[in-house]
Amino acid sequence: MLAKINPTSTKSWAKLKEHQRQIEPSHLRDFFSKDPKRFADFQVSFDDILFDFSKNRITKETMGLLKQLMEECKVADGIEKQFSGATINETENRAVLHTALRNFSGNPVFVHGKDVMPQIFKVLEQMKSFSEKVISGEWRGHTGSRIKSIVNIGIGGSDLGPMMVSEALKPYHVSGIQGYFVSNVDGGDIAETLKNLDPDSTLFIVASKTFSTQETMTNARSARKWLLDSGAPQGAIAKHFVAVSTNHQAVADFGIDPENVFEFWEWVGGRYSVWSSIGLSLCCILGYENFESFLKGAHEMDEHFKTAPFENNAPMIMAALGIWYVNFWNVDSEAIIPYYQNMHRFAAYFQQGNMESNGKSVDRNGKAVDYKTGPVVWGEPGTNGQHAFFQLLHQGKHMIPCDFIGFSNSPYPLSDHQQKLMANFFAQTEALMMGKTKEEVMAGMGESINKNLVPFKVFEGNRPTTTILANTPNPNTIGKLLACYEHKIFVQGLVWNIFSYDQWGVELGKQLAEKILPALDASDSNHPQFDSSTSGLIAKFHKDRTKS
Ligand code: G6Q
Repeated sequence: MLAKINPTSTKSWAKLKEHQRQIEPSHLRDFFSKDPKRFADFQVSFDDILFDFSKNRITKETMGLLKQLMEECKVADGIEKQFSGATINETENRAVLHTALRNFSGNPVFVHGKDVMPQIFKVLEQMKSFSEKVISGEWRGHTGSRIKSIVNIGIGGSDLGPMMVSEALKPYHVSGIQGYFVSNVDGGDIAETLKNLDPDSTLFIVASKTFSTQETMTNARSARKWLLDSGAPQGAIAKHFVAVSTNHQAVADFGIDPENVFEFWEWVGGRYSVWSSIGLSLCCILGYENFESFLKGAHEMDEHFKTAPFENNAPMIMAALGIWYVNFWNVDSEAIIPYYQNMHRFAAYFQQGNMESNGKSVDRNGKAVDYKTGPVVWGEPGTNGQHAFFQLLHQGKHMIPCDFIGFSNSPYPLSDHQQKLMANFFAQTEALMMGKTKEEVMAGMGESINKNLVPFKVFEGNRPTTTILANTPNPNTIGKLLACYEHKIFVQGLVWNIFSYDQWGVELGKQLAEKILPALDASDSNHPQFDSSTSGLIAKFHKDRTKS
């Protein structure tokens, strides 16, 4: 069992409150001018990744107190329990072992006394062998065509991870195979995807832990119909459909050959499942070697997380800073801004990771919490964001701590694109930190000074950012970055005394739609069993459909 400590009752919490009051009037600009060593003092280097924390509103005292908070909340004990397979997802009575899926240490990991590593390696071997057959053309469609299109059908944790990573690693895609991701039950998603595909050369991966999710099963049935409508015989399903699931019976009922089921386990949470056989689409799109390199990067980050002292532990410091801003600066939101267009779904991925894990208001004792927990997480790539929401980051009333993620080298060495991209990257964090004083604005205006405009051109600055600068966006580095953010979320949940690995809010959504669906199918447009707004909207839905 995880410790159940109310963080607000710790000594460090009270000290952090007082400390925040003391440093609130200080400007980051002054921190830098007073301390030429600030960059060296507030950074962590891990392999080729540099985490620059110096542009945050922190001092050495802040970090000391945050470290004390981690100790008082028994974070180290929680980490040890997670990695060793304890049942830390207590409301679902499960262990949480996505870290075992990328455990290349050679050490066993036990769940209820059984080492899970042999079964993990067995499934990895199955994924390797299958993806190699698809890529080499040994696996063919029912008419003998090579597979050219892989369509992953899944949603939430069974979609976002592989989709985001596939995009992030575009330069690593194998030639001759195109990956597609269908998730939304909106018929447009699958219809638009299938309209240009050839059934003979298309392979569907139906990815669903439960194999009962409404969206996924509806899309999978439409895909099966599309295949059969093309004239394929029933037996062709075995050549064009494979499944990733923990629910073998439901997979067999769908008509998928049990030979073509890729297993994973209840101790893999949906939003942490990209490392499991949910990554099968990635193996086929990137090749197994690249998938393994992605897993190995994550494993290296796991080791760093487990062993590095607080001062040198990137995920731990990221977690601590998030808590610092949310609980002591009253921050509600944080942004993730990758300066790499292929990472355009990275923020969306961790929006789920973070908000589904830590969007909780009941503590581990089942009591309502009286402090803030997980923030709103969002973001878009730079430089595009600069032409959109950056205005608010620079001059709005909200303080929004941002992570800027960039790479020194681009896989696309086109003229000076990378230098221009990164010039913006460095300039933005500098500007957010420094701001622009009234005097600087006036000096910049020279002779043509229009005093009325001065207040509009002043930038307060003092806006916190963390810069994560890596060498190149390869599979290993992307694996490390993902694992780093995962651990950040976990540590924050430990401090906030909440359960990060359940998602009762998502379960509710799944049930609600099932209740309304019969009212939409029925010919009767009058449904007084719902509230007046819902029944009024349902009545309009019926009316519109009879008109069209
Ligand atoms: C993730 C969530 C959720 C889940 C989807 C898909 O942690 O629980 O996003 O992954 O609802 O569930 P299935 O894989 O069971 O279809």
